[in-house]
Amino acid sequence: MIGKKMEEALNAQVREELGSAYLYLAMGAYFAHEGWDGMAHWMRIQAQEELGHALRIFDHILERGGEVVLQALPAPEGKWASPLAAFQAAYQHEGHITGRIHRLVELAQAEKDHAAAGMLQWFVAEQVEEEDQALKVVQLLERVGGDSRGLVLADRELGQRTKED
Ligand code: OFO
Repeated sequence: MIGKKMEEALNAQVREELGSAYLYLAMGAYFAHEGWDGMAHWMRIQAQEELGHALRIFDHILERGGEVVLQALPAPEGKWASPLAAFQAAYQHEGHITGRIHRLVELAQAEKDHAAAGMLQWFVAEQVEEEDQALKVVQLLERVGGDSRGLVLADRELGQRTKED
């Protein structure tokens, strides 16, 4: 049986993960509108991953006899100054999520909730990957700079992303 404190904190994280999906969908829509189909595809896959993250926590709460309470999501931003600015915002967002996951681990330890702590270890490793993926795109786009041919090639490369990436 999950404790009340942990249940509330994990419900808040379900909202955060759904908020990440919402943000990346907004970025995908922005890229598609601007004609960057490869980047739009990258973001759509990312949004699907985030939904998977939300469901992992959702299922954990239910499996432990807890109650899932879905919460309202704020509207994400819809426009960015450039592809680089959007990916920089994604990278920053992942840093924010990493901080939240680490605080959840600390709460699980304080509550002696070994089941939640075990489940959250998956997220600790996942966040290393999430930050790395976003940072690699930021670095790629920084190298490309204002070179439109380079941007077209980068868009093509990001369009190759598969679900397993
Ligand atoms: Fe759920 O990892 Fe990104 O936000």
